[in-house]
Amino acid sequence: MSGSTAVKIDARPCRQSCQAFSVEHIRKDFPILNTLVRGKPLVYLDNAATTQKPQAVIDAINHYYTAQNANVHRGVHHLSQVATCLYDDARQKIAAFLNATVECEIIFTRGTTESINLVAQSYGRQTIHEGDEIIISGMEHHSNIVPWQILCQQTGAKLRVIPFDDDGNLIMDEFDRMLNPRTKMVAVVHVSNALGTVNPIQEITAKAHAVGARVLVDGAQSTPHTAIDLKALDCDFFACSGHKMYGPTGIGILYGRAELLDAMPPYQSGGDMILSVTFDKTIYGRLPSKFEAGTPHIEGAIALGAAVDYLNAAGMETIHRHEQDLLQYATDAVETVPGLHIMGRAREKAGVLAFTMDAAHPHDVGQILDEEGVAVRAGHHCAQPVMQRFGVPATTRASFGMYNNRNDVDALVAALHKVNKVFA
Ligand code: C6P
Repeated sequence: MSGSTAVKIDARPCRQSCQAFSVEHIRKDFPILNTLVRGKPLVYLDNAATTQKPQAVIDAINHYYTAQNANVHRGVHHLSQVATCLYDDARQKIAAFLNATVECEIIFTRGTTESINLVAQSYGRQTIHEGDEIIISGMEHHSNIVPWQILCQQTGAKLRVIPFDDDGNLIMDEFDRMLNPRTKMVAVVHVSNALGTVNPIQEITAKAHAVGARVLVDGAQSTPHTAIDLKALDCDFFACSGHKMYGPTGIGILYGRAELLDAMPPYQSGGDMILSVTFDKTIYGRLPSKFEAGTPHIEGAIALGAAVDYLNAAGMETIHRHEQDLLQYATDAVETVPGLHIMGRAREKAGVLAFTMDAAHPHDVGQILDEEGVAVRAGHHCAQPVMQRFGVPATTRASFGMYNNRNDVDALVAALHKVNKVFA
């Protein structure tokens, strides 16, 4: 996998392992992993917050500004055409990666947060009215709570919340009881950033559609870890962030069914999203331009395309297997640490290991771990209702990426033993 240029692959995602997966080869592609933190090798276990970038993505950004920079969809000159081709090509790669039906269903946004706000304010304001109901789950990130609360305030709709059990599984019987003809939107997280739970999206979608509701999936934490097949998930909207997929910050995706996006009003307005403008009337552009007002994050989209190439070359099934193996190893290993309590033991989990320790507050745990070069996140993870559900102010969270290995887990566990020693 080493190399300085993006690996070219077929447009369709590689759902099988394309080549033998070697985590040690993968690690060589991520220059930041050579960093020393206070003289100790960096052990990066904060991948749910953001992932590190492979050289191929860094090179794509560098090469864009060195040789390809121009505005897109506006110029007749050579560079503008080059940049436009690359930008449009990135959309095509992402559509294939997510198995969308057509490319124009892929809208570039700033990230998951903006994608969800776009749906709430454009689709939601147009179709959701007083007395309607919106269902979310109790394990949502604030990005999939607050936009719907605002929409409820604006429209008089009611927000309902699917609870989850002590292990972090959604209580599907409660969901069944909540669904009714007034349900207009079900917005759920695919993989919880605070618990690691993988939610049964296909089942949720089928049940929501049966009462005529639309489904939005927050895929921020699933897209980097498992093959996404939008056709199989059958959701109406899907949101994800480039920076969690080994791509740059400030770029993300909203997928929407073409017929829904077509009927929705623009979220923002300005250049590039119109067919014609007079002082009397504006005719909006077609998809996807209608939702991409202004100069977009061109280099971000191109580099996200390079990240998708990179993921495809490693193989999403292979990445998934590797991370599942690591999660199991890590779960068994941290359980040897006295006074440590794992939060989130759902039947199906992704590479998130959140816990509390009797000996110290999560922030102190994070601090000691940092002194050992181990980067984790401590806090409420922008999922305060999850903390409230368990009656804790915060947790410490280790989250895994494709480049993590068992040495990283061993370093984490050694540092956790040190926490107990320091606070004994
Ligand atoms: N979670 C974490 O440390 P943005 O910021 O738009 O790229 O992603 C928001 C978001 C939405 N949904 C889920 C499930 C998420 O995990 C996140 C981001 C990071 O857990 C930063 S708070």
